[in-house]
Amino acid sequence: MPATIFITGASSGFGAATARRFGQAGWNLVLAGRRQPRLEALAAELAAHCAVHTLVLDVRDRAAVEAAVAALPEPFAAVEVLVNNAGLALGTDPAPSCSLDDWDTMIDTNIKGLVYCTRLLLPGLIARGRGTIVNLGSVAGRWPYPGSHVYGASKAFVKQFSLNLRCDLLGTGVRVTDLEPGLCESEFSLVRFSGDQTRYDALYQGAHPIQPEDIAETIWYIANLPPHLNINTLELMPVTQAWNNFAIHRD
Ligand code: NDP
Ligand code: 8X3
Repeated sequence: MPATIFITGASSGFGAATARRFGQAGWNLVLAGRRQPRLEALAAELAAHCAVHTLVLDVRDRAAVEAAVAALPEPFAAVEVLVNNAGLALGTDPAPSCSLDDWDTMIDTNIKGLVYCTRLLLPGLIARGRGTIVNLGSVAGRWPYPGSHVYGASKAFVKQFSLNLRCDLLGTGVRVTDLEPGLCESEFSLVRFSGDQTRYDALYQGAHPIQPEDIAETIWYIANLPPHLNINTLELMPVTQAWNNFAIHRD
């Protein structure tokens, strides 16, 4: 029977590209997200290659995640790879002018949603004695920058949660990786910039950012390593991205 991968945030960007990468290789797919038409279109596109179970799911809704995991149909119940990818950044304004609602949304999605999916799928992974969890962290969880505040802090949570999970999963055969991409081109920035296409275009112009297919290939690599190997953290940037000076305020 083909192995099963459970991908949150499969309706666009990294999640959709990862679905294509694994689906074209014949894996069973569980594709979760809020936008049903997107998930159905992806399922139809991949139908010739693999079996697909779509889940219209808001990962912030703990009861809904519990129900969805409990009701996974038989061919999809033995999840071997969990990709905790659903997430978002909202805005780049400095902290004092941010909306607390936006902060709630980022915390609820990037932290709580990820924790719910992980905790609820862990028993099966452990019972089968193998499996891989890939958590989408970010360079923003490691390096500070203006306007990152809660988004970056949520990804720092993802990093530390991933490492801490490794401690508790020692001896189970279950692997955990915190994958930390830098500048990538996806709807992520349209969401962050409230749909401002001009700002989106300016960000990527001439920058040769990472593409969702690059992330999918990296997840494929992580998940298909020999079972005695665990990549703890993997930070990935386009060659065009690096760091800059510390900021100094002067009187
Ligand atoms: P996209 O905006 O293209 O995709 C985000 C996905 O998350 C969508 O499929 C969206 O689906 C889903 N999602 C958002 N909120 C929820 C929710 N409450 N419940 C379920 N699904 C949800 O962005 P990316 O593919 O670029 O980002 C994926 C992950 O990678 C995120 O965690 C992001 O923080 C991280 N990342 C992105 C980088 C980038 O530069 N793009 C760099 C580093 C990390 P739907 O709206 O249908 O629910
Ligand atoms: C997304 C990367 O640099 O926009 O996590 O925060 S960044």
